[in-house]
Amino acid sequence: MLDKIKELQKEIEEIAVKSAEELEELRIKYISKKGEVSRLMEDFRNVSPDQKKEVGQAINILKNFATEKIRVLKEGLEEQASDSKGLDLSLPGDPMKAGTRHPISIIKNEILEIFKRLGFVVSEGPEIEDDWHVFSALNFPEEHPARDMQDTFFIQRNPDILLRTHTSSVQVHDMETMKPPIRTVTPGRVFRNEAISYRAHCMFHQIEGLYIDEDVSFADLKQTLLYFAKELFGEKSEIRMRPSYFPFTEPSAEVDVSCSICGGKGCNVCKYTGWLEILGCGMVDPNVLEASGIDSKKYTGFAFGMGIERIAMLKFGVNDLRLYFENDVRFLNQFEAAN
Ligand code: 2NL
Repeated sequence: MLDKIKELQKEIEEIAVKSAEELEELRIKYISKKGEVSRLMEDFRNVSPDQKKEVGQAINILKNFATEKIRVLKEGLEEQASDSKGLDLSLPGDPMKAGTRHPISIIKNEILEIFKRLGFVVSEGPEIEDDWHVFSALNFPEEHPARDMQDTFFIQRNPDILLRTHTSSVQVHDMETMKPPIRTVTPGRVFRNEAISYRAHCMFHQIEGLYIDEDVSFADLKQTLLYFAKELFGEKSEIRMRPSYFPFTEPSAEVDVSCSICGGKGCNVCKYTGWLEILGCGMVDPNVLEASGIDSKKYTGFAFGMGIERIAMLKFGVNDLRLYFENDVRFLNQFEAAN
């Protein structure tokens, strides 16, 4: 009898429950009227008188222990239940903080939208190119300094393969594969072997434009760029053109926009000139058209190119180019949310 009591004591000590139903089953098994403890009490009648005292005490201790254990387990279950009752699973979650768009992307999208309204289509291409698409097809003479290791990143094993130094290479692909009229704008990263400073980096972003058709004139170029300047910098903007030189255009020009900060009166952003340089352009050199298989007697074209970092600096008042590439969130968070 004492052994049986000890055994039950051990069993009850080891009880662990997960649910109220489980606990109820155990309560019935041990301390209900037909439970183990009641059965012990019935058997108690048959215990010899000299053992009655000891066995009686042991049964009482077991009964109290079992009752207390069940009570504690019940309390634990109730506590758990009220914990999850206080939790409203239908409440909205903590808001997720959206990132901000990179200033280069903001300006790139703005510029592309302006040209898309004029009927230009966006074209993109590889950053790793061959010499033909970056230099030869664009009328760069053999001894041009841009072809030098000093200025261009070449692939060591094969000097015919290089990182593009301008996105014109994409437009060479376009001229090779499309028939005029061609109207493309090509955004993208370009690479030049330069020492990094507040105004130069070995990587930056460009957008170039190309328009080829019959009778495309310098007047078309000028009016397109005036429209662009007014859209990007405001209706009051004016442009001026200064003669320049690029291997792939003839004639070539540099374009300034009237300073949108001081309205042309002169301030420290435009260095008291009233003008800001924004892009380079020109009429596509006939050699360039011919190199890509376009009849230069039938077709003419204009092209232009601009650095996005430079324009974003003017629009946002950023004074150090390196900020664009450091990904410091204190800088990035100042721009528009991305959604
Ligand atoms: C600048 C000047 C320029 C072009 C880019 C071009 C492209 C083809 C043919 C002829 Cl396929 N020209 N692109 C023309 C003039 C200037 O870029 O300062 N870029 C940052």
